[in-house]
Amino acid sequence: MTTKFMTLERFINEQEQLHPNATGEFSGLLHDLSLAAKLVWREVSKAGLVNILGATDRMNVSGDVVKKLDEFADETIYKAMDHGGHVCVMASEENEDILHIPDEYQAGKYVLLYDPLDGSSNIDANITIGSIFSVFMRITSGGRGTLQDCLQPGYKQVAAGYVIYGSSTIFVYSTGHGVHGFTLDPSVGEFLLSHENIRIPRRGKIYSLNEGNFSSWSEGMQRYVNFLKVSDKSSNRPYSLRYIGTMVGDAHRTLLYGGIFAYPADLKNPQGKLRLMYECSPMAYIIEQAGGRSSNGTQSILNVVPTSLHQHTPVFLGSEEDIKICEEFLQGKL
Ligand code: AFP
Repeated sequence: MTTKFMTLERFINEQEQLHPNATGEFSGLLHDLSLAAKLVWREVSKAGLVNILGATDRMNVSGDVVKKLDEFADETIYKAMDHGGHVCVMASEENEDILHIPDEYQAGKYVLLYDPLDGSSNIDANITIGSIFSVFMRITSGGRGTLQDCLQPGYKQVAAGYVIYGSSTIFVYSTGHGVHGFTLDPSVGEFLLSHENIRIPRRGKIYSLNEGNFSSWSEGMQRYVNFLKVSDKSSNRPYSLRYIGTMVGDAHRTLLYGGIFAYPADLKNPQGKLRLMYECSPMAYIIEQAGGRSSNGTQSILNVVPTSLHQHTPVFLGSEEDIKICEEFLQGKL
């Protein structure tokens, strides 16, 4: 039984007090992100109603043009973040180039990268989708931020997190002091602390990947997945397969239950399919903060030095022991 209600806002403020030199800028950024999450949630929860409410030809009842949800989420997050004075530059999975802060607003010392709506091809089937964010401290001094500020390796993140719009809406984030989850109570419009200091199990029994790609994986990857299916009581095999096709949902389940989420390289996507900066790096930060492990097959995702905004990477996230075994198969040691 909960002894006190801890809202996300209050939690952020209390965390700030642990840092006597904090200016409040970082807390302000997190507050803006939580507002962005609620605005996106409000629209996501109406997905599918547009047609019932009389929309015709992408126009809603008030005559406004109805935007695709991923475009809506992209603009909403940008607009919630552009004028707080906390961010100097942003980049989004939906946009080719970096996003500048409008001239009339002050530029801050943080850099925000985000995937506004991950899993958007699942929207029409009412399946879990989410938003992912990654925050860095700027490395250029003065002026408005540049591409250089955005292209930083994951270990330099000062915060990362995601919002899942599922059976409930959950905001999960870390600033390097544990991973915490807050569930939205829509009746009061507040995120309430529901998952304090999440720790991923050291080993799980679920694997999560698109096994339809089996024939175009490396031999090591194929052997690893076959290994997971062999019966062995002492290591809880065979593992169960769970795959939604929304990375943020599959990774969230992996965070809570353990096991492995992977999108390996294949013949069609030799560099992997998922994006380093918007999907893999922030989720790797969360998983590692919770005591898990991330890998691109040879090193932690957090050590990969990015060379372009939209680059892809093979990704393996999950329980420490599961990822280690997977790496050994990939490297031909098993
Ligand atoms: P969409 O946003 O286009 O639905 O893509 C989702 C995604 O980037 C990621 O969230 C999933 O893990 C992955 O793609 C699913 O890819 P496959 O359909 O190839 O399994």
